[in-house]
Amino acid sequence: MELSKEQLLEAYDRMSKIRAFEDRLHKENTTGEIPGFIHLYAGEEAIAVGVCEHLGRADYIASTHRGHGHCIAKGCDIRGMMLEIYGRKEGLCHGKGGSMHIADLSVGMLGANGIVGGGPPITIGAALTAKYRGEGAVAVSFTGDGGSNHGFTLESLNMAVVLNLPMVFVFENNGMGEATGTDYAVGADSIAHRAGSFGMPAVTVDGTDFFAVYNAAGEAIDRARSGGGPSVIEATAFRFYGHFEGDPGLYRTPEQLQEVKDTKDPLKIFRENVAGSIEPSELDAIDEANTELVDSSVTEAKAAPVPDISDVDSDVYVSY
Ligand SMILES: Cc1ncc(C[n+]2csc(CCOP(=O)(O)OP(=O)(O)O)c2C)c(N)n1
Repeated sequence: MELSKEQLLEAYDRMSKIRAFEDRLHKENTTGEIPGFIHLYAGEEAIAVGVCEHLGRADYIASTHRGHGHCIAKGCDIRGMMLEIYGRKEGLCHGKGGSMHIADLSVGMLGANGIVGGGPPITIGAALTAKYRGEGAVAVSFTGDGGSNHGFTLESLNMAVVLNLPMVFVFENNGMGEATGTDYAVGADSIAHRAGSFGMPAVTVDGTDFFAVYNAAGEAIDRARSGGGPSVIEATAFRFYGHFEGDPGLYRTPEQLQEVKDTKDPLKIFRENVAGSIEPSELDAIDEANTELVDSSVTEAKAAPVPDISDVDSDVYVSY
């Protein structure tokens, strides 16, 4: 699929925003000012962006505990996310969700999720809504390799086929669920083959290569939009930080991690792929602007008020 220069710059900008956000949180988390657990998405940027570049606001996604990248790729406001992660009143969820529960229904982001494998069943509901409304919207779930083993993920795969839903299941295979290797925990030769055996097209792509993800996602999302039913994409990548911030990461050596950063960095790979059509200085300027954006959002979040005591029982139940 051909992309214009404008589209390429937008894709790089989204990936660069995710990287700047996650690198900064890695530093900020050590200050002790951020409540709750944080799981960083650095290293997996090309998956969220390669998929979400095909989606509009009317489309839905559901995310994981490692959700910042999905939020940014779907268009959540960086400042609102940072305030949320710091537990501030003006955060996207009024400071009551934090990192693992960021949601913004106005951009079709149905939520990060502390329940591993929680995204697919939620997305089935959204896809059913989309099908009945008949407006051409699609729903995409992001799930890890660990989450691919959950019973409700497998039920969702079956239901999507049975109901012929406009849905794409994206499995982010970063080789590990916490400290357990995918090759140990997944009892099949491939997540894509197993998921596809429920009766839908399934492919495995290099999730460090934006273009590989973008092309596979384009095909799957077009199929879903035009009534052709669900698909599976397994995207392989590597996470650059620990499972959670504070994880000593003893399951891989510093040398192994460095090699991954040198050879499997989605931003570097993107830069190599566009060399000749985009000047490195244009991409450097995007990185700089995003570092500044994240800087100012951290400054603002630190100074912002936390929710009032009287807010404790609001946003708990939906009023119908
Ligand atoms: C239902 C459920 N089981 C277990 C956990 C604890 N847990 C949190 S993250 C995680 C690993 C998830 O691995 P994976 O799905 O591969 O995602 P990754 O962390 O690699 O992005 C586990 C077991 C949980 N949050 N929810």
